[in-house]
Amino acid sequence: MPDHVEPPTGTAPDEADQPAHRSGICAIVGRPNVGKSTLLNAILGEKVAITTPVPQTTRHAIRGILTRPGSQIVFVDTPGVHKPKTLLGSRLNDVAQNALDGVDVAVLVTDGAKGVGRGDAYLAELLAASGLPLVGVVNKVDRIGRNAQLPELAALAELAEFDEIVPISARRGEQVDVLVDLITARVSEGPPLYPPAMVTDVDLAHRVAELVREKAMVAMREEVPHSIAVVVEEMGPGRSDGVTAVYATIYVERDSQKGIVIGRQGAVLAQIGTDARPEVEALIGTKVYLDLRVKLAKEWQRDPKKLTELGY
Ligand SMILES: Nc1nc2c(ncn2[C@@H]2O[C@H](COP(=O)(O)OP(=O)(O)O)[C@@H](O)[C@H]2O)c(=O)[nH]1
Ligand SMILES: [Mg+2]
Repeated sequence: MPDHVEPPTGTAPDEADQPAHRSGICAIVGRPNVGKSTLLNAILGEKVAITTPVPQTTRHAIRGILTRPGSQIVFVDTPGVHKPKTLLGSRLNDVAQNALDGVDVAVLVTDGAKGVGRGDAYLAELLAASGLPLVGVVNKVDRIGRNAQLPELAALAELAEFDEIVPISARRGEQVDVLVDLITARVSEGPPLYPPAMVTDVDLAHRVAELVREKAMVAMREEVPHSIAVVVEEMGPGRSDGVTAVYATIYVERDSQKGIVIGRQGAVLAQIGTDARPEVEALIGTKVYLDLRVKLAKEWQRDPKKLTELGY
């Protein structure tokens, strides 16, 4: 639990005209791959959630905290809700549904380039039933012309009683500030929920593991990305001054996948390390020695014990 920040006790006379501090929790909901994690990062101006072109990249409900003068909004990025095929899949759906508990506002993100569809309708219904204030988002408008936006906005409006609907490009950061203002207007007066300097509730080792997982997923083809889990085993001062040593294991589900992740003469694994290192260094704030190895965790997605061991 975060330390609670004490609410201001009295109001000084010259502050009486200042609007009260607002705070609340906003769930970011949507089908897989519509850009929820990209939106969270755009809102925070920092990468706290990994994003890839592969659907179902996000596996935890990640909290991102935006503290601005006079307000603090806690955004919850959720795994996209989908039809589960594995135990991992159904756990992810549970995570997404539980993420609505205790929330003050919900944002339904849709993919304007793909078009509003049945999956969005299902989620809109679920959110409407929750009775939460609801903001609709048509994302990826950088991929469609201005004229094509209007039908998408209209199609989304059909799905539920939205308080507001906004077209945005999470990737380009367009209209993200407008969206944040609309959300802020929908939370109540209250003190900050987290210390103002805190950007996410995800700990450093997990964030490092996620950066490695992102690069590993992107390096894979076919079904392999979903078979990958990453655990940081150890992180501490390296042998040389000012270097942090990070030891991480990339787990795969099938023996045949080990060779794919390692690559010919280790080329793929080396590439994953090369891709991940700069981002890990930026996150930790030191030079990093990144030691990656690959291990088999047979059928981990279907094994309750292994799922738990791997943090799901
Ligand atoms: N063109 C475009 N692509 C986007 C935008 N937002 C997200 N994407 C891409 O869509 C894919 C899925 O994004 P992600 O944030 O992981 O989706 P999530 O599954 O909903 O969290 C990634 O390849 C993103 O780069 C956007 O505004 N425009
Ligand atoms: Mg995501």
